[in-house]
Amino acid sequence: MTTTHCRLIGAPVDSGRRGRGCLMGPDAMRTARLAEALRDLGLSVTDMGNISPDDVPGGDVPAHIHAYPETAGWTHALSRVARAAMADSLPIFLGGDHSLSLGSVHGVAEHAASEGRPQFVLWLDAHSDFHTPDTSSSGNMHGTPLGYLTGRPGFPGLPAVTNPIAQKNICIIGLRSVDAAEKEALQASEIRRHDMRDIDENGIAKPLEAFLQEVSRANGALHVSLDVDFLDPMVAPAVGTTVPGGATVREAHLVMEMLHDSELMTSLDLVELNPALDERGRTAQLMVDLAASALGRRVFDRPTTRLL
Ligand code: 4U7
Ligand code: MN
Ligand code: MN
Ligand code: MN
Repeated sequence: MTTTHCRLIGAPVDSGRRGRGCLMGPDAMRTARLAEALRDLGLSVTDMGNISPDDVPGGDVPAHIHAYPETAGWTHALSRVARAAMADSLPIFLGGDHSLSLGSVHGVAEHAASEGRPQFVLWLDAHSDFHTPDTSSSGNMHGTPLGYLTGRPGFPGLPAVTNPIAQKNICIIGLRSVDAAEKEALQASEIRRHDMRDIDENGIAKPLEAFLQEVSRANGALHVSLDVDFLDPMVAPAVGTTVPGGATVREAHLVMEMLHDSELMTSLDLVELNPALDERGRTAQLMVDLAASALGRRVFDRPTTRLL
């Protein structure tokens, strides 16, 4: 197998929510030695530094939406950079709040379409992020990426979604905070969703394995979007949106280890880290360790054919 080339793409997006701090996320993960951890696994790593948003007018959105033109600018820039990075690497997007994924996933989906491959998305999150600007009561765009990426209407000034992600190609794991409007739309959709009760009762491996089998069967590209709040706030305190009852450290590592074994992951977001709320860098370190697991860090090697 050829050496995986990872590109680290810093995107200090802080416009997707009210309250600052996520802009420090990329540097906190660099400080926790993300590049070094991946190089120790034998990967080649290029840190592209931090990118900047384009200057775009945004669009005519409901007045309660926070900083829409800035988020629109990030989406244009990220989509372009993501698409280009897919040509020769596995891009890792360092956020930044979760509105980053409006752009990262838009760009990788365009790349997949250009190769004639279906794009799949694994969304690890306490929230479903399935709002549109019209249904969002908070006005925070970090709650909207899955709405946008599946082609829901109401995102003026963002890049046109010419390659929407098919609902059945999306799997959300970790859910425990879903707004009424999202719940209704989700229940009417084919998005696969596993809430924390489901994980408690059945474990996290089975639903993930079933999803990975679908990706494999379809020869799909797989984007993984890891929101810090997927994890329980007791182990990952550096988040603005704390929802108790999240994934344990081991559940999260198991997801990452299975992703590596599957050899299916083609791009990754590490988002929503707010270093201002961290305790001695422990959440940044956990995100780095999870990324390392996803790219092959192991205690002992196992046969990679175990799952698929
Ligand atoms: B995150 C929320 F109202 N649904 O829309 C909203 F509960 O990227 C939260 O998953 C969104 O952290 C959380 O503001 C977005 C809220
Ligand atoms: Mn490719
Ligand atoms: Mn999120
Ligand atoms: Mn979340």
